[in-house]
Amino acid sequence: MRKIICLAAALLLCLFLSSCGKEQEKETGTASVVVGFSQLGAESSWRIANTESMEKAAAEAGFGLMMENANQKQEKQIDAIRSFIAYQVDVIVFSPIVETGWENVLTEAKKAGIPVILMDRMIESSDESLYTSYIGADFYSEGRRAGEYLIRRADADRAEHINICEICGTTDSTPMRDRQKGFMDVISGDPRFTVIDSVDGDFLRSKGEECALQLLDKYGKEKIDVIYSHNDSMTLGVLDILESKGIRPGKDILLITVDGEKEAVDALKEGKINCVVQCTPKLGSAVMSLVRKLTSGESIPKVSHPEEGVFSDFDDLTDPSVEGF
Ligand code: GYE
Repeated sequence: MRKIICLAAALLLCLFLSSCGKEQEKETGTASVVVGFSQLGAESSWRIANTESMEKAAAEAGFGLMMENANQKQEKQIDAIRSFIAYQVDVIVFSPIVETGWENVLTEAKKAGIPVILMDRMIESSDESLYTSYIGADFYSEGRRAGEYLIRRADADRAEHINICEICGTTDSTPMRDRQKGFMDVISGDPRFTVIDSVDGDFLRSKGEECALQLLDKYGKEKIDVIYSHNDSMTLGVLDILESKGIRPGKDILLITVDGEKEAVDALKEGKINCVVQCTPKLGSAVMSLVRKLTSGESIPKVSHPEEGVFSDFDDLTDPSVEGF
């Protein structure tokens, strides 16, 4: 009889201890965190690598990930955020396709007490309390790096005058605005440079092709010295068109690009692209570490940027560190 009582007491103790363990897991947020993630689309290799990075990091962290892909439509992102609020996720992460138009839905998230992390792109709002943190590239510095490369190239080639065509990313998105501004701030004081045209390529390879055709039609290959595109997908589209017309990319027309995907870095090594400004899509583990801190009650920085650099034809391109994602 005594044995039975002892066994029952031990069992009760075990049950009590294991339920304490569960409580603790909940409190520290290690097992029961759900992240609502609104990805903006699948427009480029950058975006696809970014989605993969988020999925992998959430799985490694043991977090639940509710992901919605908006296929480049702002309304779809707004719907996704509303569904995350209805589901009462622990944290909302989203990559805003454009900078404006988020106030209403983010106010709803704020009222519901759900913290929002902006990943990759920023919003334009005077109310900074609408998001807890922004994590993503410093696009302005990326634009500056593109401009600094061009100055160095013009110096090395003793160029007297350089005509530039710019192919822009999605209108009003943060990388479009800041990559343009950073680039212009660096080159605009230098009389050697003229931006003869600036067209919208929406970060898409197919649009990069269309833009290249239009620009060649309008100006002819002799008048265009440099094409600066805001991402690799558009640059690779340009490259295909140039080659199909017997124009040598990287030689007859210089190409400057941003991102650093494998195909672009390989083209740089082949001399078909002149400069690749890096922008990493691998933000997943840094995002999940912010989520972990937030759900454990720790404070997190308002803004964080990953470290990035630049590869160009001035570098030793046989160095193994020169590689794409
Ligand atoms: O450069 C481009 C993508 O927001 C940094 O979006 C991102 C940009 C990236 O489509 O390839």
